[in-house]
Amino acid sequence: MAGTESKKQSAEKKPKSGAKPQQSGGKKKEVKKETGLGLTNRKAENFGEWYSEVVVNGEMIEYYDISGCYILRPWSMSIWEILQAFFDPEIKKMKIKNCYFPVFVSPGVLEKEKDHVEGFAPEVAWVTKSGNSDLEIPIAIRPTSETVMYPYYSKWIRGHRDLPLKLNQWCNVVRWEFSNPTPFIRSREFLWQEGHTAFATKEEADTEVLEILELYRRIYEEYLAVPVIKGKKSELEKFAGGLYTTSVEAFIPNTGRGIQGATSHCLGQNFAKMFEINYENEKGEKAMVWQNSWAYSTRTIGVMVMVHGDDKGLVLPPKVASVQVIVIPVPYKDADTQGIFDACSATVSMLCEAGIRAESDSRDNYSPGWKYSQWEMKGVPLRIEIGPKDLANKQVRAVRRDTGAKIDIANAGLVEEIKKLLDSIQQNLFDVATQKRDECIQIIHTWDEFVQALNQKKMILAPWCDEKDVEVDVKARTKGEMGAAKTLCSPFDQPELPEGTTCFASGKPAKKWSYWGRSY
Ligand code: 87F
Repeated sequence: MAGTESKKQSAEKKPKSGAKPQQSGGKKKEVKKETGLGLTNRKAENFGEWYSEVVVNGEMIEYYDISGCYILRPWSMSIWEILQAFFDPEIKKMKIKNCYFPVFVSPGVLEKEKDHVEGFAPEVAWVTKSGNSDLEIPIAIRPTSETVMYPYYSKWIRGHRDLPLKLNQWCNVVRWEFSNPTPFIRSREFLWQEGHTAFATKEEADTEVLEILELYRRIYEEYLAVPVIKGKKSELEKFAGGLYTTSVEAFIPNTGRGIQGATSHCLGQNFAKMFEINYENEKGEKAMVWQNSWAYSTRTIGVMVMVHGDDKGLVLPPKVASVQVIVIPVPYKDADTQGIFDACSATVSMLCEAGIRAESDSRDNYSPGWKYSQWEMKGVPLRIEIGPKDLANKQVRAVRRDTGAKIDIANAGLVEEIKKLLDSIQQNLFDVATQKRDECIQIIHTWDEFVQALNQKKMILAPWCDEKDVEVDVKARTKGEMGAAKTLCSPFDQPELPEGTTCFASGKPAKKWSYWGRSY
């Protein structure tokens, strides 16, 4: 085991630490060509290295001395908090309550759930010692909380009046993965929310699955400006412990890989059977609950970085940026420096009062040009520059991070213009991402077309017979260095399937359209 571990560690891409800021030596002259701040890897040429570099230099992540574990710095934690500030009130409207269960799992309950845990067992981390002495019974660290929570659901649910029981917790989980750790995307510890609900009827459970999935769609599309596809997982790809799994699926054009954005499962009555979650219904009969579970994690942030980032660094959608507008004084040599600094402060105050997250960068040890690069690296959506000319003309210069467009805005009406610009940036990021994603979608009908599209890094929409063995077979036939192809989901939004359409892989009658591709 130790051997595997060290091998994996050395395979991890650790970028060289971010370039140190270049001091301008107190010179007030704007320096045009700045060096030392940029990325050394390009997104289109060396995606994996680019990603590692951008999350570190953009100050989202610091690498940690345990492989697969990362420090979430304030710049990324603030995004997580903004997503939380959206999701948490939404689920409270649905009468879901927050709770907190322990991080430790006793081996007994894990054993109880053996069937579904079996495949995951190698990823479960265990505490075996305290100090120098071995624990009498080792204790697992939660990889997910079904086994932690459901014994108590069994205790708390007695009669029909105890239903529905709808709980959520915001927590960390640990999965000791061995394949290619990637910040946010695949880490050994990550943050998520996990919702676990129990109902008297399947109908109520079915409804909630979709309500939660819609919130996940909104996180991606309205906040992170990342287009996703809602759909149902195949039998092979669903959560084995459940009845069916729905998901939102994103796509990373640069790698040609799909990525599961979040999942909302209907567990049916499988766990109710295992954990004896029974109650007495209105007729006085013994009945079993119907359960759901659902989660989104800090992976959301990684998907956003991969989709929007560019060769200058991060590109943050305004709705999740903790700094939406950075105001930078541009004090030329003989200019009214104090006047410029005052104008910057006044602009920040005005914007903040209007609810815009604005800050000024008045550090006197960096040149304006260096600051531009640094805030571009950090992905701030809008930069405002104020120089002598702007001061004289009672205006500011705004520069968009997404397009680089420069716009002079009169001080009168500044707030309204900035609000419009931020909305426009949010929309443009979504539109550009959707267009790029859509360019990668390929509809195919035959195996040859499938293989060709896969080699072109496409997300493939194909008519499928929906048989498990056929998916197993497709996986086997596409196995290689790049990883096998699998189903991403069967979209709820189904194109027409004409009579007589056959499955691209088996030639049997097609039952549905499904998205296929390589994935994370
Ligand atoms: C790793 C180790 C042990 C995933 C694991 O998706 C168990 C598991 O059960 C495991 N990795 N899973 C599936 C998690 C299913 C489900 N849990 C609640 C969710 C949403 C939140």
